[in-house]
Amino acid sequence: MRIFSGIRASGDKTLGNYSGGYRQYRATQEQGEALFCIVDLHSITTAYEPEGLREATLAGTAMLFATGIDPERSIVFAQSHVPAHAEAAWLLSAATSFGELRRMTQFKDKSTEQEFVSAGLFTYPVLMAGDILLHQTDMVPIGDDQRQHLELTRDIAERFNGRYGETFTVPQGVYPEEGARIRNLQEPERLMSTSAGNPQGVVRIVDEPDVIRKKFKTAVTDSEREVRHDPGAKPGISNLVEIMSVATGGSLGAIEARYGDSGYGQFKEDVGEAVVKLFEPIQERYRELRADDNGLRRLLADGAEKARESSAPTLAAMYERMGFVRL
Ligand code: AQP
Repeated sequence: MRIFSGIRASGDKTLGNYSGGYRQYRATQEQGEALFCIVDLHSITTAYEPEGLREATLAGTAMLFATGIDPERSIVFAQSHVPAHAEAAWLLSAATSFGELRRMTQFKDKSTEQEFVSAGLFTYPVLMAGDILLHQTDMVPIGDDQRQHLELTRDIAERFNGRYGETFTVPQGVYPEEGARIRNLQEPERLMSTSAGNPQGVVRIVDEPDVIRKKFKTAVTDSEREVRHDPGAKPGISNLVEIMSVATGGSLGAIEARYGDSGYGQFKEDVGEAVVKLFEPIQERYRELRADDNGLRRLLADGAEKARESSAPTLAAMYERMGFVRL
């Protein structure tokens, strides 16, 4: 079983990233050979600072290990260290249509937020498809916001296989049962996101404990007082019930049964405390790892070598089948 997932370079990741990303990575790495990629090439598709990217890449690497990725077991690497990823994106762009990319809702949302809409923001789903397909991935642990991109990846793989001969494994997306779509605590109608939405409603993994507590205390709920998971009617409180489940491992039913109609005040406080407990050991490991630049660079170099080996046969097959002269 091959597992692959990518995450944008940043040390500023959120509880949403923890729930749809890191938490699943740690669990799935037990099930086979896993690769986790810091998608630094993706990071340049929206406005950024070069120095900030360097910092974000090392911070993102530290966060992967801090949340439980085992360097002995899994491959962690940066996309830009394995040129096959950029090459695959170009080759796969021949098997991706303009119309498909134009339908991507993330592009529609993000392009309205940018002053300068880069071509890379439009074509990045092809880069993502290449990331996944180059490693003959069976399983992609991701959050719900990436579902459409994963479906596109599957379509591209099938089209390429049909046109040029069987080359890629067609991957399956794996989404968490609870917490696939963590919402902004102040604006429960929108996803909790690293780069958008009311910052008071965005819980970052590196937030100080008191900051986390305050964000939960002031979370938007509704006028009823019943702790019940019903995302359609009660998005705010349902989000908190899911977060409690993610933080403690308890089922939604058990959480509803425990808090029921005892009011929101205590519940919000307890969710905040559960998240503080969840993040404290991660923050400690993160600080240690982040302090050692050379150690992180060594881990990245080791991962890059393994990822180059893993991707080389598929990239060679792509060139061969597409009709390029090989020397
Ligand atoms: N709110 C969320 N709930 C559950 N899962 C989420 N993910 C992101 N937000 C949520 C999942 O985290 C993984 C890594 O995400 P990414 O780094 O590729 O960034 P993203 O999906 O574009 O979301 P971000 O972090 O909010 O970044 P920006 O603001 O730049 O768009 C993915 O598996 C994602 O599904």
